[in-house]
Amino acid sequence: MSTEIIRVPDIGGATDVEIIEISIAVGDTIEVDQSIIVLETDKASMDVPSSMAGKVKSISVKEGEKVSEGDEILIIEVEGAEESAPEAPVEDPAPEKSAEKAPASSSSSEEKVSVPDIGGATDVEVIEVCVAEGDMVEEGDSIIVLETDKASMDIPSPFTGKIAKISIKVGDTVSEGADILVLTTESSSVAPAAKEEKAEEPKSSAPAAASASGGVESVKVPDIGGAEGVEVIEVAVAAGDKVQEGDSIIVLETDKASMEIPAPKSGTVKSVSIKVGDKVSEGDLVLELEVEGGSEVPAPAPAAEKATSAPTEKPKASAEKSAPAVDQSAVLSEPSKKVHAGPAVRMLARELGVDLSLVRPTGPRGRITKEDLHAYVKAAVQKVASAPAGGVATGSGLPTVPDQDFSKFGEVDVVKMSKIQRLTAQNMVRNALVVPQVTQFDKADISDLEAFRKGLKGEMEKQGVKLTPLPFLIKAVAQAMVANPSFNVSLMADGESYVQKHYVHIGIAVDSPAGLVVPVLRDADKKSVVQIAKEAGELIKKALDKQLKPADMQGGCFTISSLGAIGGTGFTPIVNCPEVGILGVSKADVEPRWNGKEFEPRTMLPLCLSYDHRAVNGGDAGRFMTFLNSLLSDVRRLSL
Ligand code: CAO
Repeated sequence: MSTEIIRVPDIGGATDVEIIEISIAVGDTIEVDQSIIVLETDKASMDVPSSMAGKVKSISVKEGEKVSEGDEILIIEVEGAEESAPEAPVEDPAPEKSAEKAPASSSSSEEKVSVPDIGGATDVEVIEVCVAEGDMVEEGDSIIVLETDKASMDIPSPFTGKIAKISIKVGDTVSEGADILVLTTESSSVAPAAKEEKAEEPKSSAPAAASASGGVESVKVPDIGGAEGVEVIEVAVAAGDKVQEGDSIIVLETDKASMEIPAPKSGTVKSVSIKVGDKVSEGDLVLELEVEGGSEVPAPAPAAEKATSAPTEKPKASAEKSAPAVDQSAVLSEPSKKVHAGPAVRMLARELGVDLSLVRPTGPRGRITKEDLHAYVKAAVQKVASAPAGGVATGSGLPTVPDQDFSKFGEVDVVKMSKIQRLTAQNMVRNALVVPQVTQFDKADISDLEAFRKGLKGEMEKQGVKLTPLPFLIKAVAQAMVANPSFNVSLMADGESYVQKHYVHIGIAVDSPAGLVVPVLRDADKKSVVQIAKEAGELIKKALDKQLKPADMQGGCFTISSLGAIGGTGFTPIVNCPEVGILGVSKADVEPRWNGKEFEPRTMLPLCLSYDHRAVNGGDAGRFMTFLNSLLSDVRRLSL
């Protein structure tokens, strides 16, 4: 038994780097390679692994402190003096394994993996090499992490196989086409069949193939409003499941909405071709369905073969898919001492407020992937939705709601939130926590506007247009946005710039049966009040009929949330990030107003303007509100 000091290793020349996490405690028994601290510069975060195994005697640093190469991190008690290896932390302990290279399979082949299209970025730094020579990787596993000053990118393996050689190291800078590694892919017996078949499936299972395979039909992603590369957040079925026409088979999610894709017919799922996290567009193959009433038994031909001849692919795929839908195993019951995750995952975890030590890792070498994080958040959400006495998470997966058994106090029901409600909850938490917002209040004298509107209302109704105060508000807000462009911006992720928009698209918060949705009315500054009333009416109808497409809800610059028809004198709406402003509208009422000589009854409309104080100053907001008020108080100005 001897004591050794573990110091900060070579961290690419960076100095005074902040410790954002200490992953171990005094008394812990740690292993070689276990993450002991996490460092973060303004560009990247780095796990510092332990170079030896043993028991932590003392820790010499604290979270928030700054360190450089050679600084003491901790003192460790090492069993067996000869085991104390010198500090060589970043590289993986794989050299001996290189002897096992060339797996001697009769038909294995070597594939070169190079940096894919990374959006034109050049000389991008490798901040993490997630694999070591000799490791087995699955297609899609992260192999390296690159980081520019804007973002970090996990580069996935394009094949399944064994790493024969790694050509780059942490700190290298790379561009598209640079060699990353050489992979020995197994192409013997079962695997190639499965692989080829998977690649062929989408083509061979077009409608014509359906009749040829005795009632097996390909179910593809339907029209999703032109949205492309939409993420699959849930796969609700697995091979072998029976589904009824209309049953949800997958759930897609854009940043604005989630969509359940229903089964077009009743039948038995033969195989599922996508998994959670995949990105899909219209026409992509979702699954093969043995349609009810079709010739099920007599066709051991293609469809039946698929189920049996590809065991390495299919059962695994279905296990992967069914797991996140109900599985709580994504959540560890005890915090893990060893947290291994790339910077992109750490950043996402911080954004979501997730404690990574509670996330079950499934990546190579115990690495937490983005999918693990999503599975964790999903499990947390499901837990609260399904367990009357066990809920500990809010809709966002944040562990902030106390676990209570309300049935002790009286009769209760547990009601599952709709997808939109859950999404809204997540967005609200993010917007409320991330956006420093202020709300300003005012009242607009809309007596003249109301007289004008009521005079026109009947005429408009005959044309099928409902003229409420809302279209006037949309028009006025659009004009106020043009006059006050500081409200028509979005902050950029780099924290150093913002996007100034030269179009004015206004979101309308609609209290729909599925939850709160925000369709977007385009170019409101260029349209007349009547045209706005017509289009807003159509969008609201679509929202109420659950017919909105993702494209209908994208591109908003500012949101109006009107509770005017419901009541209230004011509220504090939450900014719909990345927009920087939202107008809450309450119920107009007749109030006595002093005109200099006497009190006069005037119709006053309460306005509540919330804004992102990072983008908009109080003065800008005051000017915006005053301008808006002047437009609403003098309806003639709206037509200018
Ligand atoms: N003051 C007084 N009356 C108002 C009013 C106001 N501010 N706004 C609307 N009204 C009146 C309308 O004029 C209409 O009466 P008439 O038919 O006699 O003219 C009546 O209320 C019903 O209006 P409406 O609800 O049909 O239409 P709308 O254009 O006012 O609102 C919509 C449409 C979609 C904005 C609303 O239905 C809605 O869903 N609001 C909820 C928004 C929400 O939930 N926001 C989230 C709050 S937290 O951020």
